[in-house]
Amino acid sequence: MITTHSFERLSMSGEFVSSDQIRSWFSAAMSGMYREEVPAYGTLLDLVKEVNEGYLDAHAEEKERLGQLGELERIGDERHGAIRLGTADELSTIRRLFAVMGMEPVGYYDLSVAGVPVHSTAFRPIRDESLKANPFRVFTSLLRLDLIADEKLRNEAAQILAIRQIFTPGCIALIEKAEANGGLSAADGENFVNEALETFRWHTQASVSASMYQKLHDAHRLIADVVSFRGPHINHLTPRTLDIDKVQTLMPEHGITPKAVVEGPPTRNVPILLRQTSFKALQEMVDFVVADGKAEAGRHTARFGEIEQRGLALTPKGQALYDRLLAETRAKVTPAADGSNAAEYMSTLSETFAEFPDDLETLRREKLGYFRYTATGKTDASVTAASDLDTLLSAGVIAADPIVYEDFLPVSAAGIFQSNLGDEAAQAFSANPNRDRFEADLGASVKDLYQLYAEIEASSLARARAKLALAAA
Ligand code: OOG
Ligand code: NI
Repeated sequence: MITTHSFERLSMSGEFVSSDQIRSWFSAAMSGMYREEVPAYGTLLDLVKEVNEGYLDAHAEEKERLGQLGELERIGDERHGAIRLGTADELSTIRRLFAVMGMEPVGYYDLSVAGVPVHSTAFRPIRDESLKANPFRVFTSLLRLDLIADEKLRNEAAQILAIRQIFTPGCIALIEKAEANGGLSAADGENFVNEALETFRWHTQASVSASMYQKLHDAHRLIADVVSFRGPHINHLTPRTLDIDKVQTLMPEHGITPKAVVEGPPTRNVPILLRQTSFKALQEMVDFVVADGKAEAGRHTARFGEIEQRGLALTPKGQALYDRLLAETRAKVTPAADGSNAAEYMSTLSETFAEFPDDLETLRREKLGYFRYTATGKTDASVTAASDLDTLLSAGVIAADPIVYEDFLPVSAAGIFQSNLGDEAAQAFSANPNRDRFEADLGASVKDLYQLYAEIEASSLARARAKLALAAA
């Protein structure tokens, strides 16, 4: 699990551990904690491992390619998790916490459209080498109390949230130390991971009474989940699978109930964006506070497990095509939470997406996706480093490989939220994005994901051309 990477900076006090290393420690620690807290998650991990191994045995070429990329030994590692925060202060402090691990806010997702009163970002590594070292990211949502209609309840919820402290004093001190010195020593880094872990831990003891919980729950289940506890428990972790359709089919045999449909694009030759599915959140025992200080037992449903399979990152043009085809699909068949029209939805999705080019060359030529360019080492006297890209590609001196999508999809995220908030009809809020407010609360602006992919593409091409020029000189 632990990989070695160059130190980012040297200080007077000695060497700093890399933020990539801290992130790797953190994701491993989260995995261990969650597996202990949610046994069904361990079952999912075992199933994913079995399916991945079977897939690799049957696909020797793919196995070799992944081996060359150094991805085989980390194939089962978690790729993301998710939390839901209650206040602006929590959001800005979590930004500083994730920064210590080299994770920055990328993208703005408005989920109010889908009846979920939150808006979100993903904290993730942004540099190529860091993504490779450990891609772990955290989908982070902030509750939007402004979307609660009942003013009295809104104020009560705000008061409950205002007095909780979700970070340990040790965690805050180490964040400040990392900010002041520009990094942490290995010993401090390990301490930091232990302290940070506390923020994500599950609390059986709720911080509200059963009646308050009920009021919050009646306003929206998600509000109860955020407001009733001492901290933003990690609500799922997500390993990577090489065959998501297979895991989806096998889940029931392993005693876990999958959500009705796989979110995202259909099965294709060239995978695009992100496909994901989850098992439904479990009912867990919690103790509520009562007026005389004694606990009252109850149940809460929040925590689940998810799997993901990623493909080509799309350009704005490709994303617009994806959005249109998905909307067309959903206008024909809206997936029912009970799974009754799942097969019909999946086949309509495939039919509708027939319009989306499904070979790498067309996707590249039509500028639907982002590609990484490398010099192949082959030389050809009829071209120069300055020849146009298509010429270089057809001469075989430059190769194009898909850049993997590292972000999330709002419609899919809403589907994941919904399936874990119970199957009652989704509540309607009107579309109400408020990115300015989110960024003000975050204390920073979120990075533009298209810009990040475009930069990776452009710099890979510049490097490939420079290599060709050097070879010709
Ligand atoms: C987050 C749901 C979104 C994903 O993978 O799209 C998500 C949540 O339920 O808090 O994790
Ligand atoms: Ni997720």
